[in-house]
Amino acid sequence: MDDLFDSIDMNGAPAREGIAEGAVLLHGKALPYETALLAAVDVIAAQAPFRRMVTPSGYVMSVAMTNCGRAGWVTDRTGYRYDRQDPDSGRPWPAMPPVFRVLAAEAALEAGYGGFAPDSCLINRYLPGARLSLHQDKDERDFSQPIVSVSLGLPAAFQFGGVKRKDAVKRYPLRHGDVVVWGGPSRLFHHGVLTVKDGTHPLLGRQRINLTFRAAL
Ligand code: MD3
Ligand code: FE
Repeated sequence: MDDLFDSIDMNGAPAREGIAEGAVLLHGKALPYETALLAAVDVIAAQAPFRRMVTPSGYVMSVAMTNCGRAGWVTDRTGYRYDRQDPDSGRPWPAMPPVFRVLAAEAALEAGYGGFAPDSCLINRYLPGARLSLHQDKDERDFSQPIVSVSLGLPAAFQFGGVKRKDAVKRYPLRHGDVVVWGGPSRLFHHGVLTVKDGTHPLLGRQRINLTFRAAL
């Protein structure tokens, strides 16, 4: 409850913090939705289980992933892409739950991006020891649309740099309930997640879940 209170400002809105040009961190924005979000993740994962995908270079990712929405981000030996079907089952990805859409659109609007209508949500699961190396999200069609990310469970040190891979990198803690909207110049910034440390979260146990909402198609 203290966490929730700390993250709410005098007007009842989540504390916002500009962390890069076009990028806004909304502290605790997802907390009112936590139960509904986690229930929805369980329903999605029952239909499209988390799996560790293979990169084009043959590396098995430490982060386990699944998707919902009209398209899902996948990687295999042939490359990265958005696919309307789950390659493991051949079926369409589970539909995007209303609570996902509502939270993503609300957060985007609060950050100054009205009308955000994601058609894809990549769901990342980090067990302690998992990490995501520095990369850009550039498989989407329209970079004028932001990406909205929601962090749940164990905290992580998030790192982001600039448009060039060699640009200086900053570190930021992302905690349970934090929502970040990445638009404008920051949309193509390099970013990654340092190795998640062991710990136990009251709701999620030994894991971190991250949702990233994208207008992909
Ligand atoms: C900055 N996920 O799924 S969320 C990803 O915590 C991804 O699982 C991380 O990077 C995670 O692609 C980081 C924050 C994030 C997401 C997308 C961005 C930051 C971003 C896109 C552009 C710039
Ligand atoms: Fe990314």
